[in-house]
Amino acid sequence: MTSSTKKIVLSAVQPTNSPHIGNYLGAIKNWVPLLDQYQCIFFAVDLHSITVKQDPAELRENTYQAIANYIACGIDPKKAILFIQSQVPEHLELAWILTCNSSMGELSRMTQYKDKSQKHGAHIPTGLFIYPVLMAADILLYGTQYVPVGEDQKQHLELARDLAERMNNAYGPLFTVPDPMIQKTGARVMSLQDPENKMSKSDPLAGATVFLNDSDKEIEKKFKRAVTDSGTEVSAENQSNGIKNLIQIQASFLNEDYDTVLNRYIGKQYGYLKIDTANVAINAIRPIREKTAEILKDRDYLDQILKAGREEAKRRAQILLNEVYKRVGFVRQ
Ligand code: AQP
Repeated sequence: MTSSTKKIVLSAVQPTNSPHIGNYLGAIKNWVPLLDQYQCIFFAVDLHSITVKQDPAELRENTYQAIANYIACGIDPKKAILFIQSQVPEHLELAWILTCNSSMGELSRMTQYKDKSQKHGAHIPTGLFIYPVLMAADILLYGTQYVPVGEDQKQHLELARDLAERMNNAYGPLFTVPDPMIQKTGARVMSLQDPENKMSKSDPLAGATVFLNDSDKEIEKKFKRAVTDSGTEVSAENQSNGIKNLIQIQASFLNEDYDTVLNRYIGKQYGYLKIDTANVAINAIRPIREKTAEILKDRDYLDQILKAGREEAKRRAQILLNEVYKRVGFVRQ
């Protein structure tokens, strides 16, 4: 199959901090096996990041780090289009058209908006509300067929599908209706300190999040202190959320299924599960951390990759956006 006939796979991470093992197991790790079969488009969504306050210098550094992380995790820049979202402003142009075709009602129902807006009292940033429309634009702009994401993004993807169908009905066929690609294990990695909630980059709880740039010692410490329950031994019948999370993390790093890992620990003290899971994570993260640091030292190399990615993304985006503008009735000269 030539690159022009391959179906499009697209995904992204917000450069709000270093990516964590949830971002890796739920998203980035699953991108690698798709590189040959699909035309893959992966980028750093810096426009999404500023829906909550960011330190400008940190945002710039985290954006480079996100792209370096992709490469260190096995995304070959010769096989995928890699770029930074704000360098392709066509995303914002399509987002405006989609905003005018979405409703306050459907955006108010987004659970991520409900969760994140709670942290802002009376001053909820408007961007937080509009975020899913920009995400729909990111996806629809490239005729994307598949979007590999963690489970938390399922509802946003539904909105992208609805908007694609709505626009196609109103203006004739324009957009491919995208499908989510969600893994069985790793799709929802939970906080190590509060396993009722998903692991998150911006979680202020110490030890809750394992980042891809954590040292071996930090990783070990976080897993050793992971919240479990008042029991002492892993039971075959039922496991608390904290225990389930550790089993799932280990299974996902090792590409095993949940029961295979569970069976290794039945009747054993929780400590064994914690230490083994820490070691599995350390062995997987160490090479990613070291490779990322090496790539980050060579900004010229990263800039070259980003320039080529940006140009190709723009070329593709402009074709579709031009058609959208014509269909909605804008004068094109
Ligand atoms: N805990 C998670 N488990 C599995 N997958 C996850 N993803 C995020 N958290 C988990 C997936 O990672 C990809 C990139 O996510 P994102 O950076 O766009 O933003 P997010 O979902 O808002 O992630 P965070 O870590 O919670 O960021 P902050 O704290 O900045 O809001 C997506 O595919 C997502 O599904």
